[in-house]
Amino acid sequence: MHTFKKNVLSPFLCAAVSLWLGLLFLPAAAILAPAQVTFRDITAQAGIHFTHNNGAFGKKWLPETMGPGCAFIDYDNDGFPDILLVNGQDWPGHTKNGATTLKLYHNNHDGTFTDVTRKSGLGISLFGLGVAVGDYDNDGFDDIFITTVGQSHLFHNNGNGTFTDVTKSAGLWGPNEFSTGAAWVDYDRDGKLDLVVANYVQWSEQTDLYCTLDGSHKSYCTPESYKGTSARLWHNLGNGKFEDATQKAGLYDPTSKGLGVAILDYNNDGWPDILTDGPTSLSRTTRNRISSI
Ligand SMILES: [Ca+2]
Ligand SMILES: [Ca+2]
Ligand SMILES: [Ca+2]
Repeated sequence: MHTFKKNVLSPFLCAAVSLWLGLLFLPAAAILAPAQVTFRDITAQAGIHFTHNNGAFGKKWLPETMGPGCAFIDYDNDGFPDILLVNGQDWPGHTKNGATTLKLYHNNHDGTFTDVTRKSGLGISLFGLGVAVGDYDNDGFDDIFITTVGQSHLFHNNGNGTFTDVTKSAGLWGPNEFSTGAAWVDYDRDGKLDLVVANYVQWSEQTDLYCTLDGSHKSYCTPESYKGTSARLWHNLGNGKFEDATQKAGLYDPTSKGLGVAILDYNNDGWPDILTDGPTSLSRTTRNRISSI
């Protein structure tokens, strides 16, 4: 049986009675009013200056309709989250905004950030759309995967404030797709993060279609106009390399028009499942069946 000494119990009783009396005499409106949470835009004050370049120059190419991704990543493990902003670029032959790159901002611990893009090695121009942060090689430093229109890129965190593009050596070079979202997941629970990449539709500058709303001016086509592209699953082999496990894992679906990926264990069997979603189809959940093999 639990007992309280008198000198311990008294303060609790006093606090409880005070709280009860306080509530009793509070105006009803004060009790019922929801907590007021407000936000103030401190972007410039924090030292972040970023403008997204979607490359638009008048031809209304489909990827221009996409917003870019961003991520918090504590790339230097100092306990303060840093900020990575994904950017697009001018289309080849249609220079308009000049060179635009990914941006990495270091958290200065005082509400401000410093642009460390150049010295981090991430000052790279690509038509980026999404980002997934994960420590694929288990060295304690989070790495970065950037989805793009074209060749997506994997950047290894060197642990000294710099990153190295390891796309080729990791075996991820090759697919030239309209990649949108991505997520790291250890789908086979071998302790190594694997990578899921959502792909949108089959689009290129050469296969761009003409759509119009008013019959005389070009407009952006809706995704129904284009064929889909399967998502990809990259299995982490553990030596800095990945293999394409899309077919083997039963994820191949060329009708997919994916814009995002989410990882969940929807049936609570302890195995992570994959949810992909797009604008023209219902959400598609791929059940992880490894547990029942
Ligand atoms: Ca940090
Ligand atoms: Ca790492
Ligand atoms: Ca794995």
